[in-house]
This record gives sequence, structure tokens and C-alpha cells, in this order.
Amino acid sequence: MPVEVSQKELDEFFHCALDLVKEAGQMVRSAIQEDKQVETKASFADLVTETDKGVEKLLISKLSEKFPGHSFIGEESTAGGTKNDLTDNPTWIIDPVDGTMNFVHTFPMVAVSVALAINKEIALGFIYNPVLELLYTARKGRGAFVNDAKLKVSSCTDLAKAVVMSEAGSGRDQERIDLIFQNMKNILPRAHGIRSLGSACMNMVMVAGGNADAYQEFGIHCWDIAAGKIIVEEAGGYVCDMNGGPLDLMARRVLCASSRELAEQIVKLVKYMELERD
Ligand code: LIP
Repeated sequence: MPVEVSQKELDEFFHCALDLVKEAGQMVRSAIQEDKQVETKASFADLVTETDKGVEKLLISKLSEKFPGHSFIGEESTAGGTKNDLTDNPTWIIDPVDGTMNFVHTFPMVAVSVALAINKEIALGFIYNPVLELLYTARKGRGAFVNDAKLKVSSCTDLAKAVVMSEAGSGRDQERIDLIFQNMKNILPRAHGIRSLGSACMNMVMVAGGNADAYQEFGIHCWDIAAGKIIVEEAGGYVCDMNGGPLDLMARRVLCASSRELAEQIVKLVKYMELERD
């Protein structure tokens, strides 16, 4: 049975999450220049710090206190063994620090990324880079904003005039690396350029703001892309699977672009491996 949520409830969810994302951002900003306790997860290049864990704990504890019936999917809870289950129930999808490798190295492309899915569709999205003071928000049907400015994707429809964000990811097995770089080798000769920020959500907001024209990656997780999806779409962009089909949030891959035409040109050039679903 689909869940029904009123506009008033959505407003409450939005304002509550906005305050918490700002609070979480302060934690990230004050910790980025400090010494960190760094642990590894799936590979030696897949990192987690006490700030990732602390921010996720803050967000989940305060949101669940306020909205006891809601569900949660969080990057660090998943790493700790919690099973993900995206149902119709309002579900907060949380990446406490997207760009943890950047955070560890003080490279300023880090952001708190929070989305609310209702009936498996993203209704609200927040991406806050507290180092650069960029707060991106979107609500279904109400547009996307950075701080108070409305976001709009570029008018690019032609790969030959596009800057394409592409990531190498944190997996370190050779087959995966070869495929990722083959995709970039296929795109680069046909595009204006390739850029990589080390944070999926920061790549996505570059597309939403018209600062880049597309972004593709496989190996990412739902918490890396959930908030970015609605921000790009509300800015007028197109978000899909790397095979051109509808985005499957749990399938570990994403393609977004300023236009469907541009996305379709990239689909023809990229391949992916099937990875274990979120
Ligand atoms: C990271 C992403 C990055 C991607 C990595 C990783 P984390 O997220 O944002 O773009 O390439 O594979 O998923 O681990 O820093 O939250």
C-alpha cells in the first residue's frame, strides 16, 4: 500500500532535516583540519572516520526521535551490518560524509548528503558542503537551490561540447579499474573534458548547477546518489541508469546529464560490471 504524506508533513520533514544537515555540516567543518581516526572498509582505499560515524549517529538519532515511524539507510550503519530495505515507508538515505577520502586528505570536496524517499521515490534532497558553504536542497516539484539561488542545468545536448564528471571509485580490483578507465577512454576523445571531484554528490550538484554537463559512475551506493538525483532532476536535468533505463537506486550505478540527448550519447560509450546490490 503506497504511503500518503500531506504537504504539511513534508514541510515538517524538510525543515527538521535542514536544521540537522546544517548541524552535521558544522561537525564536518570543525573536524576536517584535525587529526582523524581512520579505518578501512571494503578496500584499503575505502575509508571511514569517527566523524562519518558521529554524523550518521546524530542524524539517525534525531530524525528517529522526531519521526519514530520512519526507516533509515545509512552508509556507516550498512558497513556495520544493518540490512538495507527500501520499502514504501518514508526512508532517510544518509551519507554522513560523501568524499571521506577527500575529508581525510583535507581536499575540500566533502558533503553531508541526506534524502527522504517515500514510496521508493525521492521527495527531498540535501547536500551540504560546509567547507565551501554550499547548501543544496530540492523538493519534488518545487525546484532545486544552492543557498538561496535557483539551480539550472546547462543547455548542453552535445557530448563534443560537454564536461563529463567521472570517478575511479574506491574499489581496487583490477577488472573493475580497467572497466572504469575504459569508459573514460571512450568518453574523453569525444568530449570537451573529464573532471573528478572524489564525491558523487558534489559531482551531481556540478551538473545541477550547470558547472558540468554530465556524470557517470558505477560502484557507487544509494546514499551517494539519492539526494543528488532529486537535485539534478529539479534543476531540469536527466538521471538514469548507465544502460539508459530508469535509475535503480540500489543497483550501484548512475548517469546524469543536462539533457536526455546528452545522456543517450554517453550510454553508448559506457559499460559496467554487475555489483552486489545495496
Ligand atoms: C565515495 C563517492 C565517490 C566514489 C567512491 C565512494 P564515500 O563515497 O562519493 O565519488 O567514487 O566510490 O563511494 O565513501 O566518500 O561516502
